[in-house]
Amino acid sequence: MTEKASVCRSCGGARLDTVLDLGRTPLADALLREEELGRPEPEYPLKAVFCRDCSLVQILETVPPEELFCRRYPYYSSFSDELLGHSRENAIELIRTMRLNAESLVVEIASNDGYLLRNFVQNGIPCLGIDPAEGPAEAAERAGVPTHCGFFNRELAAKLRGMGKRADVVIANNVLAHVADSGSFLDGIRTLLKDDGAAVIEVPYVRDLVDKSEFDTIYHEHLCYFSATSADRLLRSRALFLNSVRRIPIHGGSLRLYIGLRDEPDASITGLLAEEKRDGVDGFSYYNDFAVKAENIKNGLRLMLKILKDGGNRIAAYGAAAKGATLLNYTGIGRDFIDFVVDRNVHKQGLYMPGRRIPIFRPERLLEERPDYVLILAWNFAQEIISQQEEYRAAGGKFIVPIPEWKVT
Ligand code: DWN
Ligand code: ZN
Repeated sequence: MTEKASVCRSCGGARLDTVLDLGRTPLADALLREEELGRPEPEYPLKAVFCRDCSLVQILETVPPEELFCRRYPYYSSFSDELLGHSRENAIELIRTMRLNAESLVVEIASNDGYLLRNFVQNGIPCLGIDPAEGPAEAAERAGVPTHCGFFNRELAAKLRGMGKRADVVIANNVLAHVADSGSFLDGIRTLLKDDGAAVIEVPYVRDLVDKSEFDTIYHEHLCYFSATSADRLLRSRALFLNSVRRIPIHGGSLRLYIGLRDEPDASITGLLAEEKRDGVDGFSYYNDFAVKAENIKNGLRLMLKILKDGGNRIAAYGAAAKGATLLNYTGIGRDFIDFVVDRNVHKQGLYMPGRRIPIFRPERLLEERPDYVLILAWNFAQEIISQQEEYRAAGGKFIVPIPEWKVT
């Protein structure tokens, strides 16, 4: 059963304006098994709204996190070299700037398969991962990363503190936007941090989502879509302070938030807040034409694929990504256009995309079947993906990158 909020998740405001309504949509990471194809899959409303009081873009439907992130959660961070490199740089910088050593403690919330904490383990820095997804948590433990398999909240934080654990750094990438009870989550971070500690949190940046028409990053796992303005407002409500910020390119454009227990903002955050004010990110008009841009991408992509299909071309897709599920289901692009999807993540191979039920194979299938075109659903890693497919390209294969506007490369 889902819960539908009628007021803003962050400030409780009731002035919510629709940014994009994607209709009833299956869960983006709920990949199907063969034996499930004969049965209907759960679908839930998926509508992004803007809060006029605190500028937070959010979806109002809350799917139980146990349904989203536990037993069959198929996402493993370590299947992207770009993400591994990005994470390594973050870790090495934190070890230097926070002067971490064998007496320190780093806690990562949503630590997945140990993709980031492995860097602290390798440098002899004590760390603890926290993640509710059984598969990735077990993979992390096998990789030597101590991991607690469960959800993070104020109760778990109090328990850890009661065991004498206080963190120099709490890392939480791509999870703050996923949490329904952000109050408990943020109170937990405040409880766990040492007085001079820092929380370093990455969230997809709503400006990149709007400016680059990244409508497919809207799905039920992503409850909130933050600007610096809306993040600052939410954090202050829990006595946490956004003291520094960095725009980073990962996942289509994100913010890395540097948060402390004292209010000590630097020029990066005062500058970005002023820039958002200047550009109207805190007003609904900034989001006004987002739905039209999504519709244009939908119509343009469908028309282009139809022309290719009518011309006798065979088309596959690359990346059984959550965003890929949204893109296929919102555009209605299914097996009438796409013969199969490939993905490097072995936990996704042999399964089917939610909604469109397109089969997922290993990437080698591209050379076995030699489709004429490959639609890159994981466009945020297009460069890394294309660089691996030189043989397919040399044989005449072409890629279609759908976002921010479709192009053939
Ligand atoms: O917030 C979330 C983001 C961070 O990651 C999660 N809720 C879910 C997930 O979203 P996603 O599935 O859209 O993320 P990715 O990382 O963009 O998905 C990429 C997909 O492509 C993965 O299934 C792995 C696959 N891949 C591949 O097959 N070969 C990726 C690369 C780089 C490759 O070379
Ligand atoms: Zn609000």
